[in-house]
Amino acid sequence: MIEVREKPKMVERAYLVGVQQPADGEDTIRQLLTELAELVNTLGIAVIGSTVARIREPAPRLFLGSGKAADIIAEAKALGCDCLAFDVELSPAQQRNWESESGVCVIDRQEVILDIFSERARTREAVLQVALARAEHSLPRLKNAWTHLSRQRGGGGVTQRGEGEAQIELDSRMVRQRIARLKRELTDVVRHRDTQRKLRERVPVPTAAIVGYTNAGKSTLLNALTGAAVLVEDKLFATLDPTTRKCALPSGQKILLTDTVGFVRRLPHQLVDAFKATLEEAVVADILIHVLDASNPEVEQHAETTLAVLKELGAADKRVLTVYNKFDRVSGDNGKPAYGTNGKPDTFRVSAVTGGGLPTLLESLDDVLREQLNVREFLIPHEHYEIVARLHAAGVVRHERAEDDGIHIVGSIPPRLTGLVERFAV
Ligand SMILES: Nc1nc2c(ncn2[C@@H]2O[C@H](COP(=O)(O)OP(=O)(O)OP(=O)(O)O)[C@@H](O)[C@H]2O)c(=O)[nH]1
Ligand SMILES: [Mg+2]
Repeated sequence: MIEVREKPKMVERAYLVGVQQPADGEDTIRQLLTELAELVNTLGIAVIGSTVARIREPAPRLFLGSGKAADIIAEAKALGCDCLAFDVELSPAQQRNWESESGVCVIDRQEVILDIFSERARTREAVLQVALARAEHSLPRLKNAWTHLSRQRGGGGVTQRGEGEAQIELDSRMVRQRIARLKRELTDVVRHRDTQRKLRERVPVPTAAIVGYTNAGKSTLLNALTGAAVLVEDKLFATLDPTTRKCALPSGQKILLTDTVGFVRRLPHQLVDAFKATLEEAVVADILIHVLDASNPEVEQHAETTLAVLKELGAADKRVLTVYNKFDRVSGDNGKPAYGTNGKPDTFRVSAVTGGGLPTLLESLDDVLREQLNVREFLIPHEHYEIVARLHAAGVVRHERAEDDGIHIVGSIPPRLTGLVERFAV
């Protein structure tokens, strides 16, 4: 089976092309281009040059006008670039046209992100998800691969084109079969994970999902709060697979924290689809911890991106604690970082690296859980031990201490049990 549209291994020097249309802000386009440069670097490709092309509307053949296209190709070639990376989504035909005009590899942001995910996928689930996204992305681009081939063969004659067409038919069928197979395998893996989650849910420990833009510090926060050892890197998309760890809050209440895959602007929709299963963790969690990199000037745009994806996943109505992280890099009025709450409800300033602000965050998590779970205290006289036993059987006891006048219990009491214990509330 041919793997189409893989990053050609020999590509080393990229020239980036951003496109500004009348509705786009210049700053945003520049910052998106900087982000594309980081994404391209993550793939091990050096960024040699870049430009922002201003256009009134996309042209069908090359997206840009042909004059501007010729300038870009000339400059990229003068700089010795072997790859053009676009920050707009090119249609398969436009991509093909650019490749045949420039003679170098042409990729767009979506493919760069797909490649990063491919390189980073480790578990079976992530590997399957990325393979599926890639297969779906490649389907309309198969023609592209075959134009390459016929060019490499030095051909281009009528017979060869005919062979190519037949081959494309065959390949599309294979890719479609592959997509179907990947979907089946993925369903199996997801079913297995659902089972595990259900097992976990039987133990009544509440859950919080750590979500946010890539590189915001989600894994660092998980590690800081739980002593986990999740890989932390100053790279985009260090985490693809969710990791869950238990964390003890100041009250003694336990909570399960799950680290999730990061988001980025203009994320390929195939990837969002493919990662929906993984992101289910965010959908089923009791609370979301939305981590932001406070030291990034684009932090509000990052927040919007994350909230938009959460909405798409159906997790928009959850209780969200917004955590401005990396506050050690942001100085307050007196030149020192102002950790703690942010003045707004459910909003915090922390540093996952120095630990600043984390105690406040943990206390608030405690409060929110108490509210959500209806956590209350009771003193149940020893002669009513059958009530204690029933609470245990229902799995709602979070804390228990034997005292002289009875059993002191802290628990989250579902409505069906309130009648039983109400008179012993303290
Ligand atoms: N100065 C500072 N750096 C931090 C802080 N938290 C995280 N970092 C750094 O930010 C980078 C990214 O951290 P990660 O924890 O890998 O970020 P992430 O959100 O998990 O990123 P992805 O998994 O790639 O989506 C690393 O270099 C961290 O050391 C912080 O509070 N202060
Ligand atoms: Mg991470």
